Amino acid sequence: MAITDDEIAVIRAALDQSARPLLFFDDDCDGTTSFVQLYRYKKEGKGVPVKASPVLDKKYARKVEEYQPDLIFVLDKPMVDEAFFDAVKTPIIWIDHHKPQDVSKWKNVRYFNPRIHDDKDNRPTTYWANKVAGGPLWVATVGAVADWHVPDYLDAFAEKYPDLLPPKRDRAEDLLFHEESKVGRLARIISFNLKGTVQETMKSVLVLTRIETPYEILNQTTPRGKYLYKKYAHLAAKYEALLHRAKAAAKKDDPVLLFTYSDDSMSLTSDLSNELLYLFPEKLIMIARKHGGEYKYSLRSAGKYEIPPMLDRALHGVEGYGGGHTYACGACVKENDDDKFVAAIRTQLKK
Ligand SMILES: [Mn+2]
Repeated sequence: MAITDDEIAVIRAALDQSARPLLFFDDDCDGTTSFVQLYRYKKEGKGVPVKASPVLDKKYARKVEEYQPDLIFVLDKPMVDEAFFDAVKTPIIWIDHHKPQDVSKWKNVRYFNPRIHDDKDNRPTTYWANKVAGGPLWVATVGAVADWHVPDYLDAFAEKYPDLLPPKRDRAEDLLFHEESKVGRLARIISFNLKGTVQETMKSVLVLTRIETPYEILNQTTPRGKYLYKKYAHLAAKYEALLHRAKAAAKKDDPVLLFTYSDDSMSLTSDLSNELLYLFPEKLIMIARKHGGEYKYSLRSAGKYEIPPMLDRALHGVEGYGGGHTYACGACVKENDDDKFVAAIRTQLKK
């Protein structure tokens, strides 16, 4: 049943009345495009990308103290630490589409999540931000598709930007990974622009708020479009090289595609695992980045394997941790236990 129109109106009214909003957002494409829409609508306020953790924790209360907002948004973060809520007295609007959370303890917090009304409705945050702020349409579309959702406004998008879509457009994975899909390209351009330090991320995000049409980026027709494209292109070279090696690691009769790489600066693991799943939907995808004596895994399956129970068993007696969704998980394993971990996953596939 969605986040209702009444609820959308409540969110919009609060944003209209605010003079100085502070917006925390998840540093993925969905979180970022949610921020871009609300910020462009309001033309005031400050954004803070929340990196490296699904939790908005207490240290972000300092940002509130520094900025002294009259309204706080939390966008696309699955969890907020109780200590953050305890420390912050400003009114908070939290919009998310992950597992619903109970915020009844805090009178200043209003929580909006489509799953409260219908657990199967997990349309992304950017979809609701579009309802609040009314686009830009291309920003709302790229953000939704990046979160594996084909929005009901795709037809409107297709009318305006027919050249940005691939021939097949019913599945999010085709929109994301078909080589002719410019929507997919834009999702990757945004995703790669979010890598790096908070300062680097925020610089790119603010540039993105000033882009008027997607062609500025795709065709590099303005300095700001060029800026975003350049940062993307730099990482894309690295990404393509890794993708090439990972594809070569796929063995015909092996149900697992296992690929590890080392890189001290940048994680491309989640981007890689998603594209490899598109290319090898029959396989269990296991991509890991070796960093600081640990392997950091992304595990993906297209529906053939339910990952969390397998992961729990494989982590038994192993120094490491992990978890996530049914078909997409993350895990972290100490270098010395990696062989044992991989073997325990493989044993379960044989059953
Ligand atoms: Mn999301």
